[in-house]
Amino acid sequence: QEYTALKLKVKEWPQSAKKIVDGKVPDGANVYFIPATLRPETMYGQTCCFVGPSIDYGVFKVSDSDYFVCSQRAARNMSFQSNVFPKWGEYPQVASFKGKDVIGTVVNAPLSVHTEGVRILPMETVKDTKGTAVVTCVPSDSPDDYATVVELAKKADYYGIQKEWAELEIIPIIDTPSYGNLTAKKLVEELKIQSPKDTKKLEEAKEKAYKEGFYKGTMIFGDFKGKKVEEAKALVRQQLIDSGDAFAYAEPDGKVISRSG
Ligand code: ZZB
Repeated sequence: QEYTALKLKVKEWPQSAKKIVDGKVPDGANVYFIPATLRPETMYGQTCCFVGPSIDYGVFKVSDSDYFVCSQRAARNMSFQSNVFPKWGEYPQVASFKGKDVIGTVVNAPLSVHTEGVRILPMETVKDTKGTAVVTCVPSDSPDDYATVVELAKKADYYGIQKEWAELEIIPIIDTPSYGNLTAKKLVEELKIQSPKDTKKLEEAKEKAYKEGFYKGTMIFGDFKGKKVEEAKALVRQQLIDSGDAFAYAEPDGKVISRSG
């Protein structure tokens, strides 16, 4: 699985998270949350970034000035690729925390229209076993993300967040013949998905959104406006990589992981 790993730079830690990095990351160093995405062409529409509240995360030193936040499993995988850590197989961990400890952190999401920054928010359905366990949220085109931001806004107190953190504007990025220009919203409504826990229906919605978006979608936002998604996907990805805002992250399959221990 070839992902695009995006670098969301921390702009502001909440009080509760300061003790995680204090004394462990040098003052002035950059800390990035690293979501793994299959849809780089949708990054204009990022409205927040999800972590699993009970998942364990690490802060890993990439250079004197740069630190990455992701699961330990992902950092290990990255250490066996040539483009991330300086030494093969080494992924120095300087701190650890649970997702719930960093809710409310403000990060800069590359290409997002929300240039003021977006918040780190909880998503119960994040899997520790896939990607980096950090998931950037694009509610226009990802049904899981749409269902989650609706839920978070509805029950903000329960989730310990401010309602407006989950209510950043959802902008149309891709137009499709079957679902219009807010594919995820349309599918969530059409399939009568009530909550992020409707996993079966969400799986179906995701399949439909992927197919329609990729084969029939046209960009209606950004530098590649007017181009088919099929073509724009690689162009946006390359642009993010060239600007230093992203890197390629290949997920080895399960067998490879267990064979190498
Ligand atoms: C932004 C985005 C925008 C995504 C979109 C999807 C869509 P897949 O298809 O199952 O392989 N993701 C990544 N890691 C995790 C994780 N650990 N737990 C839960 N979700 C995760 O999954 C790849 C997609 O699932 C990724 O691409 C990420 O969300 C999420 F418009 O990034 B995506 C129709 C989907 N649209």
